[in-house]
Amino acid sequence: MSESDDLIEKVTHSYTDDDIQVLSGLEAVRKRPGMYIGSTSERGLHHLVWEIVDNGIDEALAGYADTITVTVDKDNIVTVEDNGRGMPVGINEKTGISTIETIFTVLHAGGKFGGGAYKVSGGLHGVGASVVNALSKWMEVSVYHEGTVYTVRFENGGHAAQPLHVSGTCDPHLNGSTVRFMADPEIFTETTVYNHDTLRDRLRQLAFLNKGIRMVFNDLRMEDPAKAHHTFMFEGGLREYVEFLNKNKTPVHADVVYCEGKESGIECEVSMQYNDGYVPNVYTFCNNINTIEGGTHEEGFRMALNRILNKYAKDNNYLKKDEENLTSEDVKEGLTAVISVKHPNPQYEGQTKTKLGNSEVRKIVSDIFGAQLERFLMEHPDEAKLIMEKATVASKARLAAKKARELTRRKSALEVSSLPGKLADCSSKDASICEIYIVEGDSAGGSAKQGRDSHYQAILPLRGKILNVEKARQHRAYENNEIRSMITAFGCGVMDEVDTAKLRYHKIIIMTDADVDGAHIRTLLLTFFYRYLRPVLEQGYVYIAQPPLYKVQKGNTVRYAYTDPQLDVVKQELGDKLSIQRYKGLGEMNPEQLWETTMDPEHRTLIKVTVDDAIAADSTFDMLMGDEVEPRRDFIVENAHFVKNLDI
Ligand code: 1YM
Repeated sequence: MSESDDLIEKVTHSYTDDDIQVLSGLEAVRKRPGMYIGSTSERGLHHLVWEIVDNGIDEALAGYADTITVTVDKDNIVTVEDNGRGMPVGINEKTGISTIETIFTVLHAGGKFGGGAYKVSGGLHGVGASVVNALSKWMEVSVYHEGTVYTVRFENGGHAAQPLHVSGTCDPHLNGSTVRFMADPEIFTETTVYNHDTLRDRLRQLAFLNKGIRMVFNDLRMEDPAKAHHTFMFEGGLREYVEFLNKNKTPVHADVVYCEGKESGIECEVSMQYNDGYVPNVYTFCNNINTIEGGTHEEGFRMALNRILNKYAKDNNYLKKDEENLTSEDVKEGLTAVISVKHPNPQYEGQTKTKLGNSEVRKIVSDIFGAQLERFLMEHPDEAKLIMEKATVASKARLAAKKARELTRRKSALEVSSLPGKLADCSSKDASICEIYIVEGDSAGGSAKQGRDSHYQAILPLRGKILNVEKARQHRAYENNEIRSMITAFGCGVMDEVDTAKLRYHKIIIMTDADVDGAHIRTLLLTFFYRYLRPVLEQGYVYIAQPPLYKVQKGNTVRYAYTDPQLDVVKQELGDKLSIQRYKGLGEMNPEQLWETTMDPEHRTLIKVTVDDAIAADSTFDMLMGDEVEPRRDFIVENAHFVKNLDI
């Protein structure tokens, strides 16, 4: 124990030396929680759970635990347990303060303690258990160790209410740690209610990313037992993850490519499979964090994929000697891939610090994946043939796409004169105040044009249903008039070339009828944004307008209701002898009404579209727009409002 005593000494030393600093540490967290957990929104709330779960995963990755259980009680109290060694139950003789109390009251103490085994999970957000304690109304930490249960209780933002004490006995074979806490409603003023799907999806993802570890989720708020209990455990790791991601798609080859390896202390796992679609879905992780901006692991993967597929194509006559190489775009078409590395010292870059920067990772991933992909192709000539056909067809289509795309680009280069004819632009050129309404149908477009404030509001009417980009190759999308109009009107480029600094309107507002057709058009538009203009969506420029469902009139008083419950309220307020009109479409409103109810910033309601979890959203899109009917029907039954599931 001498080494760990020494570590305890170091941490507790600063504790007694500078008691005030310690207290102000937790107080600082409470004062500015956003600095530690990003925000105090629903997302920040879930962060508390992930912080504790990460500690359990570290224990499992160190080889001491195989199961992590998360339980949410009816009153949103969360319990996280693992069956590892149990946190150390020692007490420092000099200070009389337990190691556990230190972990949970000293900022970053957990990290300092970590000892030999490096903390692999968390990484980016690894702010430590003390932050969770600081933001909890109360917290109880228990350790099950050789037949004895030890407990510490904290209250009111991290103050130890009961120091470490023996609180009971347990089966001497069942060791482990349990952390139970209630998020402080004074901090999480928006909500302290956990989202079932968010917890379930991330726990499943963690199970995919850490093969062999069992993640159990009990949501005691759910009445349906099928929803209350989930167990995720995947011996196949990323292989099963890719199968899961492709489950609503049609794979091109049956066998999933899978490889893993370790070099210079860096673990690397890659899995991939092509489907018959056109869009690539490549997800990368470092230390279980989704590196949405990519980075060196993704670069290494792409380098190897290019190199090996071109080599195989030339060696096996899929490409003639003088034919142009497959490009990275060609080999990405319809590719679902997951790349996961575990790095003891990750460096993150990029706007949202979700881009892996360690340069040595590029070669390591490229070497490990390249060698094993090459072997896969040798050993699976049938799969290899299908992959080759997929990539060479993509290559031919690319040339067609390039032509169509250049046409769009040339047009947008001509600036104002090339703006689409249907667009009624606004007079201001200050993008920060400009808005563009994408309106379904010419008649609603006409009302919107007359009703708008033309200084800052532009109107782009769309005719009929727009193309489902999920089911079309890129060049078809660029040939589509409605899509071309949008791209030229927005002015920010498309796909890899999107530059939101060039966006001509900082609010892109989708305005469709409040009926099934309107919802479908909205889905198609969001799919287009998601696949072709993702940064625009991610940076919060896309909104959905909320037209009213009813007009309620009594004498000269006119009121609008946007939902059925609102209608009931309005009815009660205005009493009897009302005339109620149900709007079937935007076209039924005259320009003044449209302005008043849906376009006037003083009175309108806009819903901001955010894609919080790209993977969840992606599978939602696949399901809604893809070929499989069954999952779509289930989804629609479960989620009456598509927008809700999109985290809007
Ligand atoms: C439900 C959350 O925190 N489990 C957990 C944490 C620790 C250990 C085991 C542990 C680690 C080590 C040695 C070590 C932690 N210990 C520390 C510290 N589950 C959960 N399970 N013995 C036990 O890393 O050497 C921090 S976390 F600092 F005390 F070592």
